[in-house]
This record gives sequence, C-alpha cells and structure tokens, in this order.
Amino acid sequence: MCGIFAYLNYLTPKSRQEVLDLLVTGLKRLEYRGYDSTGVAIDSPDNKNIVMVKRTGKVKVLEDAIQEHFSGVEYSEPVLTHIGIAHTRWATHGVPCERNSHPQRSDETNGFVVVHNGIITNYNDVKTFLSKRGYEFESDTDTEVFAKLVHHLWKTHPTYSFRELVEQAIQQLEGAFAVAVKSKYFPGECVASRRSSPLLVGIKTKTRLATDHIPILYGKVIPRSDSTSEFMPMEEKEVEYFFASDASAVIEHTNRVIYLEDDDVAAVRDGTLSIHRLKKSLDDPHAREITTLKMEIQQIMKGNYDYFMQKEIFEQPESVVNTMRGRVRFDGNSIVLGGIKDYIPEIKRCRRLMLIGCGTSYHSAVATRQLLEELTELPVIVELASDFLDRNTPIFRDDVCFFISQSGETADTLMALRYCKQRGALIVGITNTVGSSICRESHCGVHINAGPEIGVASTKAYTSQFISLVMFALVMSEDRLSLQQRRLEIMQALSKLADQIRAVLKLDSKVKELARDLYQHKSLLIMGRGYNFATCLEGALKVKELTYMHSEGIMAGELKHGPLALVDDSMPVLMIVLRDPVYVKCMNALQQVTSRKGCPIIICEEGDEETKAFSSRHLEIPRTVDCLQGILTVIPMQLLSYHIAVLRGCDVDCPRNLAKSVTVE
Ligand code: UD2
Ligand code: GLU
Ligand code: MG
Repeated sequence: MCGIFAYLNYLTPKSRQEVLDLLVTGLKRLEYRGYDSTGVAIDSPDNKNIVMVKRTGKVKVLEDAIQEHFSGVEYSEPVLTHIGIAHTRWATHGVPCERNSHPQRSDETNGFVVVHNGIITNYNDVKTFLSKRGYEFESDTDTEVFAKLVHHLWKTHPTYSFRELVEQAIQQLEGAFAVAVKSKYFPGECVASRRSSPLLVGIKTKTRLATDHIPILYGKVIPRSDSTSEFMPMEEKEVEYFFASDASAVIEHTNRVIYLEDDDVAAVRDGTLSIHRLKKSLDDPHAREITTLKMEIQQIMKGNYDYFMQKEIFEQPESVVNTMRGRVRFDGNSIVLGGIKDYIPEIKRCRRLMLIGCGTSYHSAVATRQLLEELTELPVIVELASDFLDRNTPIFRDDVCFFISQSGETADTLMALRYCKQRGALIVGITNTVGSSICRESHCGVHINAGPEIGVASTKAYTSQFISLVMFALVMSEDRLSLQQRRLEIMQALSKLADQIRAVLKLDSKVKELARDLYQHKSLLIMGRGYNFATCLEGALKVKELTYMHSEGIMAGELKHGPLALVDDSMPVLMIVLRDPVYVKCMNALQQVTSRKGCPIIICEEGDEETKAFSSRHLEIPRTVDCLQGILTVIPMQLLSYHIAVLRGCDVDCPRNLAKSVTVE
C-alpha cells in the first residue's frame, strides 16, 4: 500500500553511493504516500552478496543509517551494471520494526530479496507449505513468503530463469501486490510484477528508443538462449531502468514510462526489458506502450491531485476493497475477520455492544448502529469518547466495547478504552495503524487496511471503518437462518461497492458547480434520517473543519422541533432522500422545507424523477442496499466540503487549529 522504488543501471557506471542516493531520493519522492518504515538493498562491494539497511520511521533516518554503513571507499567505486531496490512500508502484517521492514529475504544469505506493496491474502497457506520444507520465518509479514517461495522454486527448478521463478511464484499468491525482486544468483537482473497495486517502469536512454512499444510475450517458457530477440529492440546498449509505485519517483530521471497491467511480469536481463504474461486471451494486446509523461515533479507529487485529501477521496474505490481483502469471500458468501474470530462466541454472549470514538470515527459508529442492532439483535450504544468519560458511565464485565480510531492514538478514545478495560469489558479496536496504542491495548480488533491517510480531514478511513463494522455485523449473523437473505443482499451490494463509488466520484464536476453556489454563504444545513443521518453529521463536520463555514447535520425527524425555524429562501439546505424505509418521512421533510421557500440540493437515487422534481439542484447516486447507502452519500459531502474549501482559499490538508492525530484530551 506504500512505495516501491528500484533502480537498474546497465553499462552505465555508477558508484554504490550514487545508487544509494538515487534510491533514497526515489523514496523521498514517494514520501507523500505516507509510511512507517523504510529499507534498501544493494550489492556488496565484492559483488558476491546483497547488503540491506532497514529502519523504522522516516526516510531521513534511513539516509543517516546509509551514510554510516556505506561511507567506505569501496562504495565510491563505479560499477558498470547494478540493481538496487528500496521500499517505504505501511504495515498491514506485523508492527513497524526493522525485522518487518522490507526488503524481506529468502534466507540468511540474502539469496533473493523482495520489496512488496499490498496484502498477500493466502500467505498463511504458503507459509505452512514452506515451513514443512524447512523454511524458518523471521518476520511477521506476508511478504516474507514471497521471497522464500521464489527461493524454494529456484531450488526445485534449477533451470528456470529469474523471470520464470517470479512468474511461478505469483501464480501461487492471492491478494494484492506490486513487487520488485533482486537476487544474488541473477546479478544485474530485476524482475517486477503487480496485481491490484500500482507499478510502472521508467526507461532512460541517451537517444530516443527505436520503438514506443514493448512486445508482450505470452505462454509458459521461453528458452533462455533465443528469448533476447523478442526483448525490447535496442538501438544502443547503455540504459537505466526505474521501477516505481508512481511517476513522481521517476520523472526527474526520465519521462518515458510503461504502466504495468495486472499480472504483467517485467524482467530486465542483459539490459533489455521484457514483459511477459502466462496466458493470452483474445483481446489482449500485443505490446505495452511507452508513454511520455508531460508532468513536472511538483505536479506529480500528489498523484494527479492538488491535495492529499482529494487524492484520498478518489482512492476510495481501492481502499474499500483493501478493507475487505482476504476477509470477504464473495463466491461462498462468507466473511472471516481474522483479528476477532476467536472472540466471536464471547461477543455473542455479551449484554450489549458499545461503540466509542471521536469525530469522524464516532460517525462511522452512528452509521452502522442500525445494522448492528438488526444483525446482532443486541442493544448497541454509541458514545462520544469525551462525553462517555465525563459521565463515569457504568460498564460491566459482559459488555463488549469497540474503540474506533484511524490513528489508534486518539487520546480520548484511548482513555475510554482503559476505563472499560479496568472494568473487565472485552475491548475491540478498529484502527488503521498496526502497532498503535489502541491496537496494542485492545484484546482483539480489526485493522481497516485503508492505507495511510495524510489529509487531516478523514475520508477513506471513514468508509473503511464503516465497512469494517458492516463486516462485523455480518460475521455476528452468520448462523442466523432468518437473516440469511438479508446477509446475501448486503454481501452482493458489497461486491458492487467499488464500482458504485467510482460512479459517485464522477459527480465531481457537478459537485464543484454546487460548491460555487454555496461557498460565499455563512451556513449549510444537511438533513436526512435513518441510514443517512450519519452522512449528515459527517458532511457537516467536513464542511466545518475544512471551510470554517457553519454547518449542521440535522435529523430530518427533528425538523419541526426547532431547526425548521432556520429555513427560508436564503438558507442553503442539502437533503438526502433515498428510496429506503424512511423515504416517505424524508419526502415529508422535503415538503416542509420547500413550503418554507427553501430550495434544497437533493441527493437522490439515479432516475428518481419524482424526488428530483422538488428541486432544480440534485445529485443522483446509484442504488444500493439501504445499510450501505451511507458510503455512497458521504462521498458527495467529502467532495463538496473539499471544493468549498478550495474556493474559500482554505488549506485543505491542514485546516487551522486541527491536527491529524489528536493525542491530547
Ligand atoms: C492478521 C494479521 C496477519 C495474519 C493474519 C492471519 C497483522 C497486522 N495482521 O490479519 O499478520 O496473522 O491475521 O490470517 O499482523 N488487533 C487488535 N486491535 C486492533 C486491531 C487489531 O488487537 O485495533 C489485533 C487482532 O485481534 C489480531 C491482530 O491485531 O490479533 C491483527 O488484526 P487484523 O485485523 O490485521 O487481522 P487479519 O486477520 O486481517
Ligand atoms: N503487507 C506488507 C507488510 O505489511 C506490505 C505493506 C505495504 O504495502 O507497505 O509488510
Ligand atoms: Mg490488541
């Protein structure tokens, strides 16, 4: 989920120190993606071994360590051909520490070393397989199985080329990955591949390449001897290659890149690049195109986005899939949450569920409360951590308390956790940060695996917390016959969610138009009820924190008890009116607003002409099951607050007076 950078110089003399500089600069360019630890691997001065340096924390810490390790004269001598790999990690498997940092290795002699982004979901099976064959594992990562599997294949198939070894290895792996592999047995060669995680290859030559296309080789085995003719046609011999998670790490060296596709295996041998795929289907292309990047470094730093928050909003089709990865089996309609499965019997026996959080995390609890009540048939209590503590709330040994926090360090939530733990409750964490305080101090929990979130205003963490709680509800109802139909409906909706989020993101320019109408106003009321009330609260919070404008999430059922007095022809109102069990009630609220001359913006379902007729301004979102609507309705709110903030000239990523991780009470 974080960053890969690899550099190969062929017949282009570079000292190891220069290589290390390049690797470190590459990692720095990827820093904006967020990470918790880093590492590099290069050849030893005698070219016989691979040496690695890994560190927890920032690239700067790694840079200092590199200076300490590699300052000798032997590192300043030029090497004609060399390959170095580097990594920034956002831990999903095992806490951030040197042992778990990448590169991960095949064995004590560093025969094969690998950098990996993503999650290998079947790594436990592969680990069992390899353990039986004598492999001893030294890290907690899923990645380590990759290095060891390649090593095992190398021992059992001594004739395989490096590319074939990696190709065979990825056949055995499930999940998401981008990998770059280096081996002391294949000096000067690098193999890289991807599935669902991004990876590109940058190519630098002195003169322009003879072609804009790299032919794709299909099929099983190409004999080592005559494969070169099919490799990239080269006019000249000297060449440099860069493998990177995104273009920002490459652009200062070359603007010629190939974006790899899922299951492409890219290999460089004797300075030539080949792209290989095991199977060819009818519409597969014959070649991958080399594209010319037209962007400047600054422009690429945040992907194609102006702000991290914007980038994170647009990452949600992928981040929600990462949250479900390895947990939801859509074919068998089953869900396993590895982090809490042993506790499920105990949780089922509890007196009540308490969900505790602050800000956006609290809203994810509000959003899923109704479904939790329905599928667990337990009382569900949702609490703001600070208020909960103020009240000295009674807690019992048979309570199950959930603590929700992106960073896992939120002070109020952590204090509430300790309060409940002292009183003997079962403590469950829902966090995005492996190794965080909440993760450590909880009895069990779920990592939401949304990847690092940099923007202070939370977006993708919210939708991933939401999905984690939905998955928990589904696990709790697994053996309830009467709920099977409902579960099935939700599982099917989950499988469509990523595409539906993509569809909602296409509303961006329309939302921007609405932002233009709104940004000079003083206030914005956001109304809804039922499953969408949480979106109103979360939407209003986003508007407040980003735009410094007043905004309020209003429970539509409460309108006539007060808030209706605010409505007139000049008060901006946004209403969420979807075709769910509270539709009629929402329509009543809509009528109350329009009859006070209010002119609301309506969020409604695609093609709902009847509802749309109430206003000239509306956003249509795809239909999904009622309990997941909140994920689709919150995205226009994220976009709206973002655009209003930009129009008002606010600092989107660092709103005034706010910090990403609130570690004070
Ligand atoms: C976990 C492991 C993974 C592997 C896999 C087996 C990690 C980070 N994940 O992935 O290495 O063993 O299971 O299939 O090592 N936890 C808390 N509090 C929290 C969040 C998590 O205590 O707030 C615990 C949780 O109970 C579990 C561990 O941390 O023991 C990992 O949780 P997870 O959600 O990453 O679990 P899973 O199965 O996806
Ligand atoms: N799953 C791997 C790990 O926890 C890679 C994480 C990443 O993408 O940075 O080490
Ligand atoms: Mg724990």
